[in-house]
Amino acid sequence: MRIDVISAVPKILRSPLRESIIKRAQAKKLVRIYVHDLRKYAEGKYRQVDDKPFGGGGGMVLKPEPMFKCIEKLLSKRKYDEVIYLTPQGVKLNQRKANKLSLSENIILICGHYKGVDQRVIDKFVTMELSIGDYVLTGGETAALVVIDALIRLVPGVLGNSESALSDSFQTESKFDAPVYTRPAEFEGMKVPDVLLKGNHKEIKEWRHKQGLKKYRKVKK
Ligand code: 6GU
Repeated sequence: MRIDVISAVPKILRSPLRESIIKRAQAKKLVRIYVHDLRKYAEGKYRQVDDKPFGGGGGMVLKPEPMFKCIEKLLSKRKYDEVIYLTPQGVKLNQRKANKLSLSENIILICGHYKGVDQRVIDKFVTMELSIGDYVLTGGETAALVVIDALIRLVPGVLGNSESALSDSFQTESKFDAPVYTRPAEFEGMKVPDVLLKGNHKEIKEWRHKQGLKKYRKVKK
């Protein structure tokens, strides 16, 4: 999978993409993530990427020209499955959508900032408007990181067998993972449940399933 992220504030994206599992996935060439600095596509002495909204009102709007230039360049090189604009007004991301999107060959993620992006960018290129939840962020960058994380962990080979995405919460019927423990078996008077220490795999499986259901019912009440 190849992901192209377009941002006016690329620094927000760069360092999180260089850590841990996302870093490993790129090193293994399982995913390629390219961050495009919108400013590089802007003209003039100040390489201005945003401007005041027509009709007044507060905030700034990302100008169409740099976005068009950047997106058109990408589209001229390869076919994209989706051109996604991250916005709190989009359809909400869930595990089902993440599963589907993780099968994509190439996607573009457009990060808005300030008041958002000029509508003509959306009208011309965007195939999906995506939100990560019902709250407002300062920009699409942190949302893009959430989307990238949710997608790449589903790409075969990114997670090891033991961490496999197929067994995690939301993919399984029990919806939520059971609580997990590691050593020590007793810590500050708090004990790890006996069933996990005894090594009966059938019992452990049943216990985990039940605990997952219990947690799901509690949270979703
Ligand atoms: Cl995708 N962008 C912004 N700016 N805020 C959000 C969001 C996205 N999803 C939820 N809130």
